[in-house]
Amino acid sequence: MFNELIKAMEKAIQEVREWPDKAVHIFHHNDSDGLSSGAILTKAFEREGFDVHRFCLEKPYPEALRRIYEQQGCILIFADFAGRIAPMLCELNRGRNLTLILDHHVAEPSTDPKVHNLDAELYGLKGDRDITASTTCFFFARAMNPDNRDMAWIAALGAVGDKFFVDGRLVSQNREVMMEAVQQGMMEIKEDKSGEQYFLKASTKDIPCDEMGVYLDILGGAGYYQKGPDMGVKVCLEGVSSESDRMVAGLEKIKAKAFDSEIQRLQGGGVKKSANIQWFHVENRFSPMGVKMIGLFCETIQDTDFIDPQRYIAGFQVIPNEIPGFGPIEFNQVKISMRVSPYMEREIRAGRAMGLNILLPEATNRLGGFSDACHSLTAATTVAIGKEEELIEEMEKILGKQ
Ligand SMILES: [Mn+2]
Repeated sequence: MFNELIKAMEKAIQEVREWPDKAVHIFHHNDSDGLSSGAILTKAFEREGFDVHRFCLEKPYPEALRRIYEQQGCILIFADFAGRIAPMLCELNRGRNLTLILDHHVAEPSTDPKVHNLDAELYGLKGDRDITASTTCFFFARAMNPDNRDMAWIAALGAVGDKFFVDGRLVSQNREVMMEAVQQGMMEIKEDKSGEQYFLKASTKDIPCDEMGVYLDILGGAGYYQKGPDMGVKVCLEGVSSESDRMVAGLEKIKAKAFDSEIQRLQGGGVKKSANIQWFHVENRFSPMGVKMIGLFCETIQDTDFIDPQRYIAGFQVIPNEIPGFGPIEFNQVKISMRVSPYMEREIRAGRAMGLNILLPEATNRLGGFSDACHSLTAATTVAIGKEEELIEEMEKILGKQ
């Protein structure tokens, strides 16, 4: 099955080489896996002499995709997202651009021969166990040029960052890239009772990979609107520097301040309640941080005393009308992130409460919103500004009908 994926990659690479345009547009996610993916692809295409235009997206919003597909005759590459919305990309593309998707999320097959969906899920691999986007990008880069083997450590970093372990260990393709990085002297594995700990061999000291994952997530998430992703990609290619350390420290400070003041507001009665849901709105108060922060904030408070353990938790954050590198873009939308308390987690796992992956996308669809990745215990979607209360009401209707 994996061989089939490599064959499909080789076919796509052949088409890339034959394509008249010698520039590539790379769109990648902003977490540690997405940043590692962006770094691997950037270096790999630069090595082949391509002009690389790299853009970091928090989500593949339809508004952004429409803007991207106004172009024609381009090579467009999506990394760490878009596997599931391949049919939508095909409809936007209509044979006009050469599109490659390098993802590991649940996927739908392509319907346009010019859109190559190289999502490992379509080739029998489990994206939440065997292979991350960074590992997928690594195998793609290596198929393009064996010299790209030297980026195994970047792929391994992304694999640890996405946190898919079996008994505390990376498995399958993710393990293969880690082992290659170990052989190259870039990584070290230490066994402990919970499994394996992975260390990046830096010039000064060994850095635990899980700490690097958090470091990259801060750059990409909290620093999204302040060139954090550029720094994250730089760190993936060149390692940490005093400059990146300073940026991360500054972002940590911004985050701590915003979170603390929001917690105070919620403790002072800022949480609204309906029958089964408790919710709040941070408006623009997390600015200039990215909208990943609302999910992180919900996680921070999900087990605190001002949160009712028996109700779902929902937080809203306004999405800025801008994508770095794109300029202004009219979203006029809010992001909703949902999480649950440890009590609700048990209820959902036991099948006594509805999972967020059913509840939220269903209500979002009814309001014409956009659903991307929703899981049973964590979920996020977007709806038009002003529809927040309606969305809560729709969810209550769905829960009431159970
Ligand atoms: Mn990923």
